[in-house]
Amino acid sequence: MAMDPLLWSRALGRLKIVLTPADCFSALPTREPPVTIKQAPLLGRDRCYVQDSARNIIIKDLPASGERLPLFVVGDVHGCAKELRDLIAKAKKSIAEFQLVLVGDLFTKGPDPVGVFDIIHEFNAICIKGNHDWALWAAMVQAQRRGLQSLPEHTQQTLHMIRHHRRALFDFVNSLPHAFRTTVKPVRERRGWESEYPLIIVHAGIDPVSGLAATPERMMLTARYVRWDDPQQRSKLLVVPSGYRAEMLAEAEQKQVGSAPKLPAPQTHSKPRPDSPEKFRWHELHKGPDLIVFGHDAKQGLFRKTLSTGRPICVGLDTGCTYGRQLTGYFPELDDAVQVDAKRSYFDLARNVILLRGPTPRIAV
Ligand SMILES: [Mn+2]
Repeated sequence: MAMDPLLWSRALGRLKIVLTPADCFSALPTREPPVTIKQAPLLGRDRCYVQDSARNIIIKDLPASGERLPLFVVGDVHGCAKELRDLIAKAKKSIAEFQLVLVGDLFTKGPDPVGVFDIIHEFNAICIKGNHDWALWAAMVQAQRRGLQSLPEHTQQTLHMIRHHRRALFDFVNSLPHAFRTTVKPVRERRGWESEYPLIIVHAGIDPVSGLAATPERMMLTARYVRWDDPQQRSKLLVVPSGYRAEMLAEAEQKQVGSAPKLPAPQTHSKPRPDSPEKFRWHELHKGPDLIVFGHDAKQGLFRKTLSTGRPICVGLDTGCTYGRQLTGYFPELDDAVQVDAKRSYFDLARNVILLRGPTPRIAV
């Protein structure tokens, strides 16, 4: 049953402050934006959040599952406003009222960043910061200092498209948290599942060994592959900066056929490769109990990993909409996914540019 939307905002107002030790965030990336330009606005003293030393909100607690609307969590939108609107309409056939959540990478590399910003306001979406949202912030700073020409072409294209909204977008991406924490009460009873289990929503991933609170910001924004700092001791995981675009290009050549709009067959939590000195995906070491819903990994596509009972502990939602594949959303409370196909490919990976118009129609001679 849909919940009164007012309860959502009331519940948000009841939360308490939790501060984490500053040393949790001592491993901030050196490329972290300087904080002197604009501090993230605080949400009020009665909200629950974790901040870094610069008072940016890192982890924000949402009300528990029974005290808010069901969530609908959407993977990397990348400026695909039409598809996002279609996906929301399709999702409403499952649940009439839900809280829209976007996992980040909202505006760049796609055709209509302003349209996405409009939808965020229209539907009161709550959003997580992705690496591209951070990069957009950094690009706006760099454009002021060194000019547009210093930026990659697709970034220049995005900055041009948002030229009348730069200030609002600058403040918006700067204020985004890096993770939401809440719980899931599954709507349908399933044998062997808890009646309520913890949920983390993050753009890229967490440190599966140390947990969310000890995960460096850089890992939350960028992790796909990780490796052990010391393969013998195996005490610390590091993000592996991957040649991901090259991997994506190789995959694009294989031209995968779009999958059906349902969750893939689950992987149970086996096959961690702790003996491998090489890189592996961060979630290979995640054993629950938290369900982690994330994006950022278009090559992996729609991903699902479960406990042996079938209860999900990982759901990956980046299905490469801007690359001409699908946009995917997930209802944690229903454990259901919803997909729409991209209307076309909006990004040329080889040239690293946004395709602002479709292919030129061929004229019969
Ligand atoms: Mn990303």
